[in-house]
Parts: sequence; structure tokens; C-alpha cells
Amino acid sequence: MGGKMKQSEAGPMAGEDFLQRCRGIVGPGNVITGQDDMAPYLTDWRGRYTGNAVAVVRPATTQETAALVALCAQARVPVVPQGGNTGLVANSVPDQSGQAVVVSLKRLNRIRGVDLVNNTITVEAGCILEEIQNAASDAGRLFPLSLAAEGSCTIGGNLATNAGGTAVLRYGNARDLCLGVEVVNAQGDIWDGLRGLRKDNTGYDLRDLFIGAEGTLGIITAAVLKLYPLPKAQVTALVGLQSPQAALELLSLAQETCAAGLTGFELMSRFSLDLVTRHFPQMRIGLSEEFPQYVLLEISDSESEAHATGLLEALVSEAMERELLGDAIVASSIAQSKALWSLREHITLAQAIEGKHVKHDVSVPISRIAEFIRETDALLQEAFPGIRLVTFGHLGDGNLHYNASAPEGVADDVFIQGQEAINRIVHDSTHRFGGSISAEHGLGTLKRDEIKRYKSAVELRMMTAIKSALDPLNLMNPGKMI
Ligand code: FAD
Ligand code: 2HG
Ligand code: ZN
Repeated sequence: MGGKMKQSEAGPMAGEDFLQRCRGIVGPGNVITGQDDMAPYLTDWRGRYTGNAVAVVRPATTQETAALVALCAQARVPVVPQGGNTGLVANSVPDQSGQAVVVSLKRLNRIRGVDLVNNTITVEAGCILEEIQNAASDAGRLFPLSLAAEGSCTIGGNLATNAGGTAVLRYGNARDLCLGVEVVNAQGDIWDGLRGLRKDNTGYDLRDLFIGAEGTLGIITAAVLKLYPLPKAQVTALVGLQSPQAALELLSLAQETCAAGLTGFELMSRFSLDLVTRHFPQMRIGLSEEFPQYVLLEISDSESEAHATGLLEALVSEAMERELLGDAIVASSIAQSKALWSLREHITLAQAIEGKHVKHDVSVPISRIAEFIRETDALLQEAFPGIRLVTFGHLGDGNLHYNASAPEGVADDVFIQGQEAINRIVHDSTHRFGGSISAEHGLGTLKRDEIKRYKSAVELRMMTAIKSALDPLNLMNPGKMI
């Protein structure tokens, strides 16, 4: 089992003849070759990786995508699938060889249908996440996947990365929300797996192979997604606490009090919020600044606004009594709730504006998260005195964004030279705690080599065997993940 994967080679047809055939498939206007026009597709969201490509090609249908991939297979031209290019692990941009074609799926953006009895929506891969949320809501349903990049990421990218976000606690991640996929495989064949079934035990779960594969096995062209009832009410609160341990205790209490009504539970260190208000001063909300940690929590309710508010008030007063929390801001309007969520959703952008930093997207068992933070903070401060940790994330899922910025007075470029050593401390610590070094963003180029330290040889061999079987020429997003 296993075997070494082939290096992908650009074939003889990656020249003008190849481009001409691409134009024949998608139309001349959808084969982009000028460096300036290709630029937005060649650099990742963080601006840390810039690659090169033969062309960016923009198919509009599954059939065009299939014809294009078949042509690439024939010509041995590597394919880099791309959606909104918001990935955070450098998985959506080509390498610098200039041999690959970037296949942008953004023109595959039709909503194919809503089935209100099956509670599903069938969408093409290039649909923007927010547009799917809106289409679901127009149909009186909820599509719960939600993340700060929802205005620009696509469902194809969400599925290819098995995206998480802020509603996983209640609804699961992208994988849990998908009932079927349509895929163009590495040979350019179309697999119609748009079954929309909630039960289907007919062999290996191919759908789940393509989900989370970061475009390394094929291109997802469409998907059937689960819909849920729209909640009657949603209430949001931002509370201040003394420690991650207090946040954990609050989480247990909230789960006891609200059961499945608890739909969001996000931890944010004070420094994370300070960064947001430093770079977006208009977002100040008169928050008491005396707490080292904050939790943004959301309760959704199928009964009424009054019932939801009652649950939240009961939770807050019980938590106060147990001295778990100090300050609490309970949003009294949709606008205020949005303002609280906006603070949370601007942390990534604020830290990017603050400067280059080292990102981590780790998960550990929820019960061990406070201990993980305590121990890893101490190790990092010892090795890099003054390191500024931006610790936030989806506490309810045991998933932390444990991002490190340079100490005051240290230039970013100097600081990120220590990236390897910082990764070693954080990832070794994650591993000791029984965790994962990529909870929701994937491996991409950023963590492709790092993962070899933490997965067993047998697991890596099985992954390589799957890749070799489905993409024997190693043409699908080569160099990413595996
Ligand atoms: P891209 O970035 O274009 O691609 C991502 C990967 O998917 C690449 O490997 C690409 O090759 C592959 N791919 C794209 N489309 C397809 C397709 N149709 N078929 C096969 N492969 C494909 N992620 C989270 O999980 N949770 C968060 O809370 C979160 N918050 C974010 C906040 C911000 C501000 C930003 C910038 C990013 C955030 N992300 C988050 C990361 C990112 O948004 C997600 O990974 C998202 O799912 C990527 O979607 P995309 O369309 O931009 O994909
Ligand atoms: C989030 O939860 C995203 O906001 C981004 O996953 C995390 O910026 C990050 O590291
Ligand atoms: Zn996240």
C-alpha cells in the first residue's frame, strides 16, 4: 500500500495550443493569462504566498469543468481549484513553477433548487456562502454555516476545507451539513453524488473523501446541503471573565441551562479585542476593560424572544452567583447583537493589520483547553519574552486560534524568523494534549510538512494511497496537504 507519488510534469501542451483548447471550452474571455489580471488569483488572503500559473480559467458549468480537467489530465497540466481564495493555509494558490492552471469556480454560482420537505438546498460550488444563507432564509429556513469570510468564501471552498466557523457547537462543521456532492474527478469524469439522502450505506463514503480534501482529489462542482428551521429568536451576550477556566465552567453551565439552544460560544482574550478597537476604533462598545477574557455567547430559540431572553437572564444570574463572570452586555437589539459579533469577526483582520504573525488553529479536548492555554503560554513566554498572544476561537468546539504577534519593539520580519520554533512549542503542546494542529483551516502548504511529525506512519500511508489511487498523475492541487 502507499507507494511514492509522481511529481506532476507540465506536458508539451501547456503552451499556446493548450490555451487555445481552454478557450474553446470556456470562451476566450474566461481564460486569463495577463500577469496583472491573474494577480488576485495568485496570492493568498494573508499575502504570504505568491505563485504563478499558465492561466486562470473560469468555467461556468460542470460540463465545462469536466472538459477542462480532462484536457489538463491529457496535457499533464496541474490544476489548482479556487473558490473565494480566503483560505488561511495557502491551499488555494499555485506554486511558483508557473506550470499549473488555476480553475476558478466562481462562475458556477447557481442555486439549483430548494426542497422544503427534504429540507435541502442544492447549490453550485461557486455560490458565496452568504448568498446561500440568504436563499435559505428567503425560503424560511436556516443554513447555519457561518464564518467571518462568509461574504467572499464559496461553498466549494467551505466543503473542500470542511470549514468550521461559529455555529459548529450546535450544527456541526461543513461535512455535517452536506448530504451529497457532484464532483469532477482527476480524470475529468463527472460523479453525480447529489443524492440528498440522510441514510445511504452503499459502500465507501466517497462524499466524505472529497470533503476536506482541499482540492487534492477532484473538484466539487455542486452540493446538496441540509437546511434547518429558522429560529424564532436569537439573543447574544458578551461577558467578561477572569480566566479560560471560568469560561469552561460557564460553557458547562450554559449547556445545562440552554441545551441545544446554545448556538455560539466564542472565547476572546482581552488583547484580541484590544487589537480590534485599536484598528477599528468605531467598534468600541463601552466594554469594561478589567477582564482578561471575554466570551461571546448566543442562544437560539424555537419558541419566542421572551423565552430566549429568559434563558439568557437565568444563565447570567446563575453564573454571577457562582462568581464565574463579572461584566455582561446583553444585546437588546439586532443591531447591538451584530455589533458584538462584528467585534469577534474583526479579530483576524485586526491582527493582519497589526502585522505579520504566526497563526495556529488547534483543537484539544474541551475539558483540557484552560490547562493547554496556561501551559503553552508559559512555554512561549519563556522562549520569546513579551510575545503577544492573540488567543481566541470556538471554545465550545475545543478549537483555539492561538496566534502569536511580535513583542512590542520587535520587527515582524525578525519575529517570524522564529516561526519554526514557535510552531514546535505550540504544536508539540497540542500533540501532548491529544489535540490536532489543524482544527478547521486544513493543511495546505503551510502545514503540509508539519503534519508528518504528528500523524502515524500508517495514517500517512493510507492518505498517500488514497491520493495515488484517485489522482495517480498527482495533478490535483499538487504540493498541498500531502
Ligand atoms: P479557497 O480559499 O479558494 O480554497 C480553499 C481550499 O479549497 C483550497 O485547497 C482549494 O483548492 C479548495 N477548493 C476551493 N474550491 C474548491 C472546489 N469547488 N472543489 C475542490 N476544491 C476546492 N475557516 C473556518 O473553517 N472557520 C472560520 O471561522 C474561518 N474564518 C475565517 C475568517 C477570515 C477573515 C478569513 C479570511 C478566513 C476564514 N476561514 C475560516 C478560512 C476560509 O474562509 C475557509 O477555509 C473557507 O472555507 C475557504 O473558502 P474559499 O471559497 O475562499 O476557498
Ligand atoms: C476565525 O475563527 C477564523 O475567525 C480565523 O477561523 C482565525 O485568524 C485566525 O487565525
Ligand atoms: Zn475559526
